[in-house]
Amino acid sequence: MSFLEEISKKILVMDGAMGTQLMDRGVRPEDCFDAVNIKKPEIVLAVHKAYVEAGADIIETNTFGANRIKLLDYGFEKKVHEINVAAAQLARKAIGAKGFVCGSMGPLGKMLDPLGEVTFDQAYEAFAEQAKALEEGGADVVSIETISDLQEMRAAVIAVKTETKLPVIASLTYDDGEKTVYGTTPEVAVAVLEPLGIDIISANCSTGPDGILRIAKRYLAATDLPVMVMPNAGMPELVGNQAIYKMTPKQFAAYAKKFVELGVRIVGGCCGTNPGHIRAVKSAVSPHPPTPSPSGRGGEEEPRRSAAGSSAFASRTKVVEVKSGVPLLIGERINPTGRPAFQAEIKAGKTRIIRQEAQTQTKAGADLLDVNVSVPDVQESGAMHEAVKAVSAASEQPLCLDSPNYAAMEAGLKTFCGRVLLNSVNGKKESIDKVIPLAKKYGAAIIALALDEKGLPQTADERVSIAERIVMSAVDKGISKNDIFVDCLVMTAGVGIAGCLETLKAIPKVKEILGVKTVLGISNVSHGLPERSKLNALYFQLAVSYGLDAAIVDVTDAEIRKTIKGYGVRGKGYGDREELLKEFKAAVEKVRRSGKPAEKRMKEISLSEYRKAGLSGYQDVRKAVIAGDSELVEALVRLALEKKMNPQRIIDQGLLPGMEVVGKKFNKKEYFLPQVIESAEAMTRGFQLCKEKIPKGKIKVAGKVLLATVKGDIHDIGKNIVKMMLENNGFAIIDLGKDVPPEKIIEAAKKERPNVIALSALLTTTMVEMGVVKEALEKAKLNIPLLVGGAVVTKGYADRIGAVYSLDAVGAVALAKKIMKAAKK
Ligand code: THG
Repeated sequence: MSFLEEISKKILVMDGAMGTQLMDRGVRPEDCFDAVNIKKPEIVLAVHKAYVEAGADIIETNTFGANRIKLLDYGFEKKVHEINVAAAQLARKAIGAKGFVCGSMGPLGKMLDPLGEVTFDQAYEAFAEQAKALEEGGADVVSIETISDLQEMRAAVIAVKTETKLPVIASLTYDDGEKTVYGTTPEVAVAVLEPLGIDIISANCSTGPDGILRIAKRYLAATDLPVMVMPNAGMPELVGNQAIYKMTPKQFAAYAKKFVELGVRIVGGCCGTNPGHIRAVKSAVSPHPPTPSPSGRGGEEEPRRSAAGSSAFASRTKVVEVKSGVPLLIGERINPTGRPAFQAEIKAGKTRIIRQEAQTQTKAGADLLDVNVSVPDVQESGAMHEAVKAVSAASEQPLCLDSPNYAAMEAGLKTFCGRVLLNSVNGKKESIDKVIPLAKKYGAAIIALALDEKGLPQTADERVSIAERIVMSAVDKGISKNDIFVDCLVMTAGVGIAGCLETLKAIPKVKEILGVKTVLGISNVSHGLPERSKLNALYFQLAVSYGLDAAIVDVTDAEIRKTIKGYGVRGKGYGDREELLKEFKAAVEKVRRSGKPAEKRMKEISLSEYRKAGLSGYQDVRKAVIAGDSELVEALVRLALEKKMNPQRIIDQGLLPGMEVVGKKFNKKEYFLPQVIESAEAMTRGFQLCKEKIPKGKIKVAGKVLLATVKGDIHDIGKNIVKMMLENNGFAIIDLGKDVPPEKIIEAAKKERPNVIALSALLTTTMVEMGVVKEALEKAKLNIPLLVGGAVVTKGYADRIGAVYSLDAVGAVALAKKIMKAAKK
């Protein structure tokens, strides 16, 4: 029978202390105990046999310090394999097939980063090396024990789970405050270690059986995992120069009985125990059938994980539970997007803003802290490592690691001592293949983004069907539905609210059909718009009314805080949904119309009045474009053409200068995205009318531009504005669309021979595709100027890849013109 099958049927007794037994047989305290396995194996064998004789079902190997970091102190660091294999074989020799061999793995004896010098990877390697040797020597299970640093335990558990097939016992040691010396409680240990796939949770050493009894109760209340205890024989008393454990076998066995009655499955002994104690334990617990744990768990057929419970997040010292009906608040402020000073700090390797944002958001009530450090030209995994350390020092809250970069995700997962939410996996094959195994390995919950190769979904049903694919893959890889948060993705209301409403509709569908939780990045909704707080708060409230379980929001924002408190997002009612919808629509309408007060009034002038007034100059056309008033632009241009004004001059002196002003207003944040779009549309309308009047051959073609949003990027708002601007400036456009692979760009460039190739990207991750295109152009010997732009693109990046950079669409036109001029010379 396998070890795990056996413990589901029967209480097992583990052996007792090893060190004192070795010393009784002549080993000196200053000797390397682990080396005795190969120097004097007969001594170790004798101790094992004494415990087998006493009735132990499990014999622990004499390998508590047999890792390369500890063995270095004795010059035995090259003997890790030999010692551990020999030790496992000795234990097997003693117990044979009658019982089990448990490989003992103690602490490394040096502190881990950030408190000490040992890195996560070094700890992982040391534990992996030892565990593999124990497995090779025939161990049935390993016990990672007497650990007080949860980070060291994480490294060890992940190493054993990844590198061997052995079941894992995770045994921490607590002080009398029922915390480890690093501040970890039994509940935190469960929240962090259970998702890593440990098989048994345990407490050993510590303060004697009384203290461990309280720990065992807390374990049993927190998890359905089997619980093990290995107490000391009471508290040591100092007699002369020696610590003496005075608890008798009889007293010790009385505790063992209590443990088993509580529901503990394995009892053994730590410091101060000897074969006498183990013999007494064996007779006290033997007749006892396993007591079901408080949550009613019994036989082996039941799921081992607490699958029914809600998911929990944790830091080294704090558990955050996800409750139904109360949205989890994820603070969004550790994110450098749109914040030049923050970006500069990350580039310089500083963490001042990160620490500040961590503190203020924690004070404001954030449950989790989103950590996003994506900045162009910065090695993101290094930045993530530093950011996670900084946040952990400034706040006790667990983290939501927000990155599209797999290496950065893994860096964050290693560095954070706790249980995180991983943000995010999307429906693309590569993302599923990379992110889900990371989440599984590091025990993270995941955000599943409703987005795939085809881009952003339009309808609620499309969102559900992408989410379904991700959820199925995740569940297939062993991730519980409790640990999946689907993000139905909301985009800016600046391009219309239809999409925002589809996102809302998808929330209850996803929950009902897929049985998972939901999350949204609320602030996206107001991107490029004024009065963001108001819109964000309204949409937040709406989303909660549709059943949203978690929200990435600015918890420090006054409107959001009012919403959380006043409207009772965390309490009872959420407000009337229909009312909220009306309010949201009105608010969006209002901001879409605002931003151009004086000019707007022009619309009230009727065409006949206008005729009488004789207003028809280029000035008026220009103003109407600035006002974004398509109707008026059309009227003015028609009248101007009626009067036989030169169409080319209407374009050059009315329409285009108007659009230039709009571009400037956009840069000064007087205008936002919706106004720019409206003005561009107005200009296009006027442009079409003028073009009809210009004889075919006489239309000035300013140049030919090949346009594309790069591979992997489905954001084409920016590219479309550039297109409109270029077209209206007389450029002929070949628009390859969004998510365009470099091969396609090269192919089109060869065929069309454009004067300029212009590329757009919104994301840091996809921006690098611009460099790929540049290289491909060079390889194909296509000497065509490359123009780049988009949210995250910088002049520095453009310089580096040998492209020219434009901040916005107006600049793009100017640059395209400049390129044409230069080419003519
Ligand atoms: N889904 C998931 N994760 C996400 C998002 C999502 N992470 C990122 C984002 N969207 C949510 N977080 C933010 C953070 C900041 C802003 C918007 C969303 C923001 N910042 C201002 C800007 O860019 O102009 C900065 C303003 C300032 O100076 O403070 O708008 O949807 N899963």
